[in-house]
Amino acid sequence: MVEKPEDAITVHQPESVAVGRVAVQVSLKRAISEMGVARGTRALTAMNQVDGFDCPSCAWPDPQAGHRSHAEFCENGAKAVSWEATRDRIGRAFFATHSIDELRAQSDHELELHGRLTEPMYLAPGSTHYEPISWDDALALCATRLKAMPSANRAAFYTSGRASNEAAFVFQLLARRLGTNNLPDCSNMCHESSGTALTETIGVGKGTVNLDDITDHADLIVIVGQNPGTNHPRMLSALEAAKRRGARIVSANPLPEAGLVRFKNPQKARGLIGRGTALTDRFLSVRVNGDLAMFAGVNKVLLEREERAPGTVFDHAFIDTYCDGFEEACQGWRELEWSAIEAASGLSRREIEDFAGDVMAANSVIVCWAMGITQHRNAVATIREIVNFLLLRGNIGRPGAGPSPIRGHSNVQGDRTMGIWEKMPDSFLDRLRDEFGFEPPREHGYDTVDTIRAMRDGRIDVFIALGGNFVAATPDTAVTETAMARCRLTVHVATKLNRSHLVHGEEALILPCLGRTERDHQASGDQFVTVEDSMSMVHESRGRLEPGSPHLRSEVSIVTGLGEALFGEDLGWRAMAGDYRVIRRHIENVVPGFESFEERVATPGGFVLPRGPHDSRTFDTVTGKARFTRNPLDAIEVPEGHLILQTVRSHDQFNTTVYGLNDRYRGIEGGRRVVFVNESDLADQGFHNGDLVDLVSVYTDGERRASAFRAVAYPTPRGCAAAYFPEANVLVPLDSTAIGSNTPTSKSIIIRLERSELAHA
Ligand SMILES: Nc1nc2c(c(=O)[nH]1)N[C@H]1C(S)=C(S)[C@@H](COP(=O)(O)OP(=O)(O)OC[C@H]3O[C@@H](n4cnc5c(=O)[nH]c(N)nc54)[C@H](O)[C@@H]3O)O[C@H]1N2
Ligand SMILES: Nc1nc2c(c(=O)[nH]1)N[C@H]1C(S)=C(S)[C@@H](COP(=O)(O)OP(=O)(O)OC[C@H]3O[C@@H](n4cnc5c(=O)[nH]c(N)nc54)[C@H](O)[C@@H]3O)O[C@H]1N2
Ligand code: SF4
Ligand SMILES: [Mo]
Repeated sequence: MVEKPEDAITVHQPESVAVGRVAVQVSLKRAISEMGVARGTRALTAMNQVDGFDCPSCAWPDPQAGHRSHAEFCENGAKAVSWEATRDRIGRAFFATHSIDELRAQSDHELELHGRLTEPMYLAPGSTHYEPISWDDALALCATRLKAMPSANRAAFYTSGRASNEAAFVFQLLARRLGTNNLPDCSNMCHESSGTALTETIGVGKGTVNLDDITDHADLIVIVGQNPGTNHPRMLSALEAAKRRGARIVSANPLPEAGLVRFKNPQKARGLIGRGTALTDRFLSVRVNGDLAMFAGVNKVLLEREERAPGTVFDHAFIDTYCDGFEEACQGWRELEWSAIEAASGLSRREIEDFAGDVMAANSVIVCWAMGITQHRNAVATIREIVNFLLLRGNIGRPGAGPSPIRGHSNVQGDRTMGIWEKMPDSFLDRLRDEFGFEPPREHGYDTVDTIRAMRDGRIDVFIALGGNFVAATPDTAVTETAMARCRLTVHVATKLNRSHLVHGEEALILPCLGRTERDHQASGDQFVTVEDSMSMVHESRGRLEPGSPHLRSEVSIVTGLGEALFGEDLGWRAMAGDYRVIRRHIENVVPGFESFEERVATPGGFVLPRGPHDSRTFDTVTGKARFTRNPLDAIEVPEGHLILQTVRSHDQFNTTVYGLNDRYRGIEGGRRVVFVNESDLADQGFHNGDLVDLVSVYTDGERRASAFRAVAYPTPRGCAAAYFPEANVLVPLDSTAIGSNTPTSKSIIIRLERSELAHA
């Protein structure tokens, strides 16, 4: 990748209000320039409508059918659709003129700007250019390489969270039919810590609240480690609704994100002209990685107040009936020292006590979180502590209360429900066996980090990705790129060209697929697919636009086509491809909660999956109770002169897809190689605002460097820093992962700043 300073970067004051008129202008401008007026209008009016397609961007839920507006999308949803439905195309002529080396020199932004992929492409061993290949030959080649492996465990099947339920189901079926559970996915880098902690403590690895719990019921909404203004923009409308009926919002974040502060609703006249709604009532400028200490501190305060006035703070009826581990957890809070809490959280005892005051005044509390919580070494412990916090006052399984991890990709939660996981439970595998009549492998497979290790060590022959951008999204870029190149064959099912197609195995295939927005025509007629949002609603998604090229195939058709090339007609692959209802019937028989799938998904808006804690306060844990846990602080030791770096998304990207070089809310224009640092830290280390610096990460196995970042003085707590991913991924050590979930610690990398060589050049 190109590493160069971007002299075009300008830095403005960060904004204190999100959305409003500019957002509307940006989305319309982008839509028309990419898609044209007719295609753009057709796309945007079908988005998030009951008979249209699901927004391909984030997993935020839609309002109930009948309560949707005609423009049920946000600026970033519009960008995602414009990106997919662009009129730009690349085919054989493009690949004939551009060598792999030439394309590798381009930035992620430039690569995807070329447009939609249009036909299957093949890279022969030793070749410098991709060449066209027929679908039959491509699938046959893939099958030949898979069959040549000495063991099925020498293949890995990666899924990115945009894949539909139907595509994900057939993908895991293919891997397991072949005989491996090597099903790494983007969730391993995302909410894996949430799934791990919630499964252990409440018996279900998902959130337990619905959209109306936020809009209509919660008294207090706590938002930690999440930047909704950029990453889940319509969440701001839900928060605005909550505020208007009197709910309080507490946010904890090392960055004062615009969307947390104030919101102008673009769908309401008052949002276009007024000052907008103030969202956060209490903002806690927590230190990066300080949330475990913060929640433990609040729990300690609640315990102290309960002990002072027994029966006034805790919900003893709930705790006695539904929970275990309570006494042990209390002992942990009693032993905690305030000095340790303050040091780790960066918050004063007073701030934490005030937060506890908000909690005591609220009958019902929801906690929302995202990557600011899950991507730390202590992430699982932090989420267990969030569960403790909720359990103490019975804030689960009643209106307006509960844990709410806000998911990333639009169907990442659904993919997991469909069996995309390297360690699905035996109960799932038993049903898969009964449905299809083969014995699935039981040995756990590789997750994302273990897949990279296996590639690095020469233990993977074939890597197949259903979407995503593996080498750019994963940690330790240099290590991952070398690892990927050791594969015999790398295969990418994709809509646009990205870095992972250029950091290839000995041979490589790019298999271009339909996107969410496009009509999917199969033997039995036009198909729809289904997705599950962050709040467990399952609903239809039906593409409306003409496909970007006549040669594109649907993800389902590509995966089942490979199934047929490998195994003939044994599991009815062709029937599944021809009519997705056949797949949904299999899902109904294999996945719990999908009874009468076809009928229920036909109801406008879809149906909600059962979640024991929400529905009936049942907790499917090892003890059958909700579990209090004891979570020692485990704060990161930062050596003198070093900072903890977190990596974030700008307002102009979707993960590794870089739409543009601006980050409007944070005041950055024209470039992405910036590092946000507290002004006093810059001064202490002899730097000035605007200096060109290298970021050097230090870990037990050595140092890693990312060159030429512009230092930006920013209101983040002392000792903290932030930069954008994927540029900063070179700094994340492969072996630095969350305890219990193996998620890369992309939000806590220890770095120091050095003056950049390029500064003198
Ligand atoms: N437009 C757009 N939408 C997206 C995405 C996108 O890239 N672009 N990505 C999608 C995906 S896959 C995901 S997972 C989600 C991600 O959604 P987010 O989690 O909101 O994404 P990040 O940019 O990683 O932001 C993390 C936030 O946590 C804060 N943070 C960092 N460290 C800490 C900490 O230690 N404690 C606390 N309290 N806060 C911390 C950061 O300052 C930042 O505000 O968004 C989804 N939606
Ligand atoms: N440092 C750091 N690293 C991170 C994170 C972080 O916060 N910091 N966040 C992590 C998180 S939360 C996640 S989820 C991962 C994301 O990891 P991935 O899911 O692997 O990456 P994406 O950037 O979402 O994938 C983008 C690519 O998907 C393809 N694509 C888009 N739409 C479709 C489609 O409809 N079908 C198919 N088949 N392909 C499509 C396009 O070719 C596009 O280039 O990154 C992780 N990496
Ligand atoms: S909030 Fe998320 S799902 Fe909704 S329109 Fe915006 S990007 Fe799409
Ligand atoms: Mo994610």
